Amino acid sequence: MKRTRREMLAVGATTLLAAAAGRNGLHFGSGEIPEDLAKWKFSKPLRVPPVLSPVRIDAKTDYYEITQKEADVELLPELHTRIWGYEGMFPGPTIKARRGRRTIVRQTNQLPHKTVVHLHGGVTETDSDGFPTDMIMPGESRSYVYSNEGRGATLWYHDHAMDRTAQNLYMGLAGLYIIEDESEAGLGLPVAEYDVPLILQDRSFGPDGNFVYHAGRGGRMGAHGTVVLVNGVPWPRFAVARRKYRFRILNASNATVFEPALQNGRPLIQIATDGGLLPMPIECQSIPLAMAERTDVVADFSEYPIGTQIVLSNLSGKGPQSEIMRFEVARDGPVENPIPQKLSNMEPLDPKLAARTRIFEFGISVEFKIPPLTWTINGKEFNPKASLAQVEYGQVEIWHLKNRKFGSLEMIHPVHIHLINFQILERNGEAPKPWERGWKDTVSLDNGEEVKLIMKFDGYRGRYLMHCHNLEHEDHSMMARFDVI
Ligand SMILES: [Cu+2]
Repeated sequence: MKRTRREMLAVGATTLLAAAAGRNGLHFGSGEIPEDLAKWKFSKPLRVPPVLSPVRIDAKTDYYEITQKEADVELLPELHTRIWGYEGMFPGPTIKARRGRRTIVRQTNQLPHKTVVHLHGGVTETDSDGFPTDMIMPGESRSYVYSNEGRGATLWYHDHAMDRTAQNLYMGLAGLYIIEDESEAGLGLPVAEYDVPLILQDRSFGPDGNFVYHAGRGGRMGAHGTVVLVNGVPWPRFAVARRKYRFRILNASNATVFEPALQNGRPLIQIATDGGLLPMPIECQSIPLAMAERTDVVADFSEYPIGTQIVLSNLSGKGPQSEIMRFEVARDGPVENPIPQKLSNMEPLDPKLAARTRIFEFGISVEFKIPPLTWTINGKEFNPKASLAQVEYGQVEIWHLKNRKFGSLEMIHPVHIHLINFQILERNGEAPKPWERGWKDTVSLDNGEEVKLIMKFDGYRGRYLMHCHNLEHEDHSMMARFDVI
């Protein structure tokens, strides 16, 4: 193959940068891959991450072992990408837990850099929650204990290392963690191979197949990619039967909002938010999904003839990123019952029970120094030793979050609170959006927006975190510690 001069230069630059990055432990190329990305659209079949088997079980606990390691994997056709993966996979293997039954995950770090693991959405004791300074050093292991007391829900585990979360996740340190709840069994929702996770990510690639990482000014704005990956496959196709499917959709990107919608105009039937099943299913034309948010939807393919192709669009993307994947109706399915109108019990938390309201302002501090910009909460950068709120155990509180408007700068801050689930009382003084009316652990705040959340601080005492889930904002200090006392 003859390369153009421009490509040769790009390869040279990639090698140099890869060498430079190697010292830092990371392997990022440079220069965009020169080919036409769209040619890969809908060519590779969807892959579902394997479910991890426990190494041991006893009366109360399932024990897992995960090694964090480098691997060269084929994400793009005929190219290899160096990744950092749980068990060397991109994304990592799925852990399935049962509500009320404990799991212990022993994580071994064989990477050249410190790591931390956080179970996003978990009700987890403080020592296992993945505080950013509780590092696993290279060559060492740490066991994380998860009680799985929370509701049945689609959670995920991912890196949370101090100052390095963005790059560690971009390299691949993320996987699904599903809590199964016996109360779901009688609902007749799709199960087994009809219950399918869709982990949405975007990545840029260099000509050698390695990731390219650009995070904007000072590495602080957020890393976006040109290729849309679902479970690590670029714009996959998925052969489906004429029946219902449950899709557990996670936005695991660093800084990109996705808004899935069916291109044929049919609605998505939303059945769950971050914290599990909604009281009843609702129809949505599209569901905006900021970073770290999850939504479960049911799609019914029984109404289409075999051979029908249905694209899952991304209403917040442009060009190649305006599409996510394609469903292809390939075979007949069984006759099924409709989705039940009652899915779960969800008691609204009464604002009258709130002992207090706290205000948190998500803003920016710009100064004449290097670096000139930091993301802040109540004007402060993250300090792991300083707590921004002392909350009494068992107390109900309202947290009023504000995204301080800063000109026209794109500043979506998806705010994640550890330990608890909350309900959204208000968005900009009005009712929350239809797709965010269930239990949540992450709420998206667009430039200038504000929300009021209500939550009860039970589960555990100790130090926990609230932070922006734009990972570059998180690493550049938009994080706060709170303590449950
Ligand atoms: Cu942010």
